[in-house]
Amino acid sequence: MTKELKHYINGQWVDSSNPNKLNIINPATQKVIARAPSATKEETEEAIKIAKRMFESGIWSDQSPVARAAVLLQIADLIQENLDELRDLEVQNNGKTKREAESDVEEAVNTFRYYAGLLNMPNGQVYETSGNMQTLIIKEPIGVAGLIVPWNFPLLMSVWKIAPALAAGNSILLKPAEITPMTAVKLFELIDQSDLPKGAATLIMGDGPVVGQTIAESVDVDIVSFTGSTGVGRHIMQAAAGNMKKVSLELGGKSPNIIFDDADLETALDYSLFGIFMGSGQVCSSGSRILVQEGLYDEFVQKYIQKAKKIRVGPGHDEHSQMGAIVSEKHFKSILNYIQIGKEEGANLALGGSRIEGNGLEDGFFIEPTVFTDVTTDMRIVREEIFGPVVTIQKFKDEEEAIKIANDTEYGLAGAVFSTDQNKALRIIKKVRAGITWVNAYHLTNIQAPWGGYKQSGIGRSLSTYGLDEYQETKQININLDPAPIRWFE
Ligand code: TAP
Repeated sequence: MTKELKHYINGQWVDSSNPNKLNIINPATQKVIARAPSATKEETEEAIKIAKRMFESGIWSDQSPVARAAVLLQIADLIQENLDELRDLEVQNNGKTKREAESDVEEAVNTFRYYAGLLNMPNGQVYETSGNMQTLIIKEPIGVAGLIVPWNFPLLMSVWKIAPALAAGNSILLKPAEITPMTAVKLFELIDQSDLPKGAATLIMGDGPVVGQTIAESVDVDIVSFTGSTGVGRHIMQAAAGNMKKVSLELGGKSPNIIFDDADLETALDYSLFGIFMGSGQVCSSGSRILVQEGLYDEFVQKYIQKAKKIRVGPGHDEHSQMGAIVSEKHFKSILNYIQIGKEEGANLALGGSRIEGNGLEDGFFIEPTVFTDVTTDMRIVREEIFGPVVTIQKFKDEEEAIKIANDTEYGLAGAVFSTDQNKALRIIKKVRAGITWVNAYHLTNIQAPWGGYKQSGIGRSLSTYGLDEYQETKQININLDPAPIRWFE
């Protein structure tokens, strides 16, 4: 039977007054796996009011860091115990492979544990200042945190926000992407089993322009933390201006992956495949623009295509699949449209470019690993985020040209350099205007490091201590140790 999903508000599973429900689809088969509610503006406003009341009651925000850490560890353990179910739900709903989904769930566990650990660290400063004054710098929760996430890492992107926001003592309100609510619902079932006070965490599903917009513009929301496209991010900033709420934005990318003649070719090839085809290219930090120095270009392209051809595309639940389905029909059509644009712009379609059919794959949204060569920087396929298994390979002459092409983008999320000359690699990577970078690697990162972009790839950072800061206010308390009149006017 198709599962009927419900909102989780004030510690209760509740239906929406809106009778219109959204069919949740498995993109590998197009089968309906659940029906999700779509909250109205009024329901969203009511849920925000409850979150605000909960925050003001102090039931969570006043708990000691040690007590909050214990709850985060409990949630981590519950996720760990339910790893298989969460993995399979993510595969079913998002289309990614089992291996990818399992790694997401493991990272979700680690993220909760990391922020529980941070809560046991000193958090604040004390300054001796002039005379008999002493200043304390303390951190406090912001209030109600509205969390809006995309569909590409439904569980992990939710956890990257929920764990630090709860750690900081906020009340949270999560809006998952409309089409991928399955792991968020399961996560809230687990949160419900934990000792988190009821009402401190709210899950509300629905349409971005209704639910997301209401969260972004509400005067009762104190921070909106958004991960998604740059276009919607811009809109969120405008909506947030009403009450000057804090805005944290993790947005899109068009990241350069620069390969020099002296690179270790096998390493560069391997990471450059991983850099774009992991997650079917639906990853914000994907290395979607490969730049190769002219001496290595022909050999690199030829070997890259040979290897990309061998990637096994198929349903995520099949252990043999190395690359899964595209998340939805709408996004699938958008990627195919970009491939058509690339052909019309005169780029050379060196590999792929089509829907995959046969062996039952015609029931799902599968696209071949696609490689364009002979591209120029003015082409739309080089400038715009395609967010699919489509990569462009471009030639450069020297260091100066590599940097110029790499930075010729409105985005600044990620970038990589491959070279056996460590001095050169460091020289170049420091010039790449991006927040997440690699030398002789791609995609590998860790929770201890801040994640976020330069330029139009966002504002603020997730993960690490920076990620906790996003959800905290900073207060100075100045204490007069020798209270006596200041006599300014005498
Ligand atoms: P978006 O279309 O921007 O949607 C993201 C979220 O915003 C969804 O929950 C969406 O709801 C909601 N939304 C849509 N319109 C809204 C509005 N007017 N007001 C408030 N919320 C609104 O992105 P997507 O297509 O889901 O995800 C892909 C994008 O996310 C890519 O650009 C990718 O680069 C970026 N991304 C960035 C990162 C980081 S860490 N930088 C990580 C992952 C993804 P609906 O689902 O109902 O439309």
